[in-house]
Amino acid sequence: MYGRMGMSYKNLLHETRWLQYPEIEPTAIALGAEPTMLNPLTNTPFYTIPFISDPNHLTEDGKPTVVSDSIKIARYLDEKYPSERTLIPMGTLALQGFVFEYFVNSVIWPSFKLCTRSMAELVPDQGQAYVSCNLFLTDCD
Ligand SMILES: N[C@@H](CCC(=O)N[C@@H](CS)C(=O)NCC(=O)O)C(=O)O
Repeated sequence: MYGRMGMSYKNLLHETRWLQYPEIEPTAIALGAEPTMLNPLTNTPFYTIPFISDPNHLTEDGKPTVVSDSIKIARYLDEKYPSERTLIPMGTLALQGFVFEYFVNSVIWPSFKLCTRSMAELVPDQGQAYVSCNLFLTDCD
């Protein structure tokens, strides 16, 4: 949520790479992005978009800093690119974190299967098997 929107709001030059579902985990691992949660269906590490790779700030081993998870991305952008355009105004982090987590846990996950029922038909071929198996735990080979 805070990836592209945050960078656009802060007028930061950036490039977007669109990924198909099956590309998320390998791309995240290759870049060094942390998993953001455990998959509630399988209890295994779950890699999600958005994640950002920032070539303006290198790690100790000379690689771009990689940040995953919307709230962490917002905090990172505010810290590294301070401006009047703040993504998380001072003193609101706990509230924003709570509202976001509450919304995700109480609305998004419970309604997930309902909302994404037709998703398998909408994504390109390679994503259909992924969506069926990983989101609905059906048709897994
Ligand atoms: N806590 C993460 C959640 C992001 C998230 O759930 N992203 C979904 C797409 S909207 C995702 O990457 N899902 C990967 C998958 O289902 O394999 C954040 O706020 O950035």
